[in-house]
Amino acid sequence: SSRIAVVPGSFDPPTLGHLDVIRRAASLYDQLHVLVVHNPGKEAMLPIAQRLTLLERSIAESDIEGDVVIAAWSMGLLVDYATDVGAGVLVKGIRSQVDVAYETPMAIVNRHLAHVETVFLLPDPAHALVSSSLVRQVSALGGDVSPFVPPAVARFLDTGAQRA
Ligand code: COD
Repeated sequence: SSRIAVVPGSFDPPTLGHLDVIRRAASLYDQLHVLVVHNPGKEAMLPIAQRLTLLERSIAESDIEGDVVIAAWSMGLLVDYATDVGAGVLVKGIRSQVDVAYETPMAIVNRHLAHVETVFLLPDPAHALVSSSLVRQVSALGGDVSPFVPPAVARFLDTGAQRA
């Protein structure tokens, strides 16, 4: 049977850290669902539709190969999406012990809810300190985000389109 995994996140906006995790996951699974999840605990910068467009462009312009589906999810449990598409695995990126502490209870709950396992991947250390919240701050203050995000995201943020 084919191995299908979901890479969930806020992707507000997508960063080079996200792309690093997606690239590694794409090499491990037959099909990947990159899922933009509405996180009610975070104040958003970009609408979901914009994040989907930026993810699509960023992945299309990258060296990431394979069967990568990009989708959004705002209704109900993340594991319901995974079950719907036949995925038995969630892939999360780990930047630090903070991520481990945040992700561990969710991974245990998701295993109980739907027998979905969580796989943790370590990024290239060059990208390990990049976060969407850092990019949002730099962008809001008018700084150059291009070292931290895919070119498609840098082009979008540099035009100031997101503040229009
Ligand atoms: N290096 C490596 N990994 C990275 C980096 C980086 N530089 N930056 C981000 N990542 C990883 C994150 O650790 C995460 O795994 C993923 O990329 C996405 O990151 P974000 O910041 O875009 O997304 P988050 O952290 O806001 O995650 C949102 C989720 C909705 C995925 C999360 O909150 C979640 O899993 N919620 C579960 C919803 C649910 O079903 N709840 C009920 C059961 S618990």
